[in-house]
Amino acid sequence: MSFAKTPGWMDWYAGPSKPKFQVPAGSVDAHCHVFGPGAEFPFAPQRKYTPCDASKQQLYALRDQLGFARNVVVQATCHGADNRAMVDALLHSNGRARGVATVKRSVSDQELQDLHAAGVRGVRFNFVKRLVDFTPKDELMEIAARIAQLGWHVVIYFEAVDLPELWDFFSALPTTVVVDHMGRPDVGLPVDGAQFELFVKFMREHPNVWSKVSCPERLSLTGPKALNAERSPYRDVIPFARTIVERFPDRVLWGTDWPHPNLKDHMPDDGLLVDFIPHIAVTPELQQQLLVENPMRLYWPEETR
Ligand code: 0GY
Repeated sequence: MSFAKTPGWMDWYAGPSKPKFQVPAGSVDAHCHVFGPGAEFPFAPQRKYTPCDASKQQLYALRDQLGFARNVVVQATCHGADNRAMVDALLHSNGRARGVATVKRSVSDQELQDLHAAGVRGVRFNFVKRLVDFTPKDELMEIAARIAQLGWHVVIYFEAVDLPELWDFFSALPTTVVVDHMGRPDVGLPVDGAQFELFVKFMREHPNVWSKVSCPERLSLTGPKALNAERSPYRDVIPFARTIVERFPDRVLWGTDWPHPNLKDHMPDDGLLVDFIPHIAVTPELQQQLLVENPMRLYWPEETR
């Protein structure tokens, strides 16, 4: 089946630069996706966008180019709850990729077992209204209770303005909870303002909550241009990500977000995204936790015991 991508949708950046920052040995890109290829793994009928293809081979070539050792492949909404493309990527990774799935209440215990055997270690609950239709909270809680028994965690994606309304539901989740992209703060607001303080409080009051300090390209208002003294891209995101890394160094993850769905104005050079890391994790110790120790503990715990 062939799919026409959503008008205005940008293709991912071909030929990314070699980063200047060398990531530590064993680093994990803990947030990335595969899209299709649509001819092999059709996109979901209920999807809100149609991406370009982004295959497992292209993802693993990027991993090698950037100097990473492993990936966590996160199910994207364009594939709905059909996890076949993601699972296929895990099965062709030589054990170097784990996954986060999307499942419905109707998922069978055997299907969950099969996902586990393929390398899935979490489910994603998405609350971003432009990406998904509403799923009743009782359905999500039922799924969370079932996957908790497998030792999996829940990844949540939401916008900062929705945190107050979702707070109680998130607090009741029985697993480790990983927040995508710091809960999408408005980085035009002060880092010590009410909105981001609420997110910091959320992490402080919930020791089971982790955060991905990812997606500066999605959050930034200043963009990739390096204008400040340290010549860092996405400089307006730095104080936000750095705060989370320094306050919660053992509960942070980083990922490229390749192939960067739904970007319409600017597509990042993934090499430049890697060069952003030392601006938010400023010591070798913090970098080691962010890129190696934390993701290994969450996704490959059997190798860290
Ligand atoms: C991301 C962000 C986005 C999309 C998805 O599953 C998805 O479709 O997560 C977005 O559009 O903000 O993390 O990939």
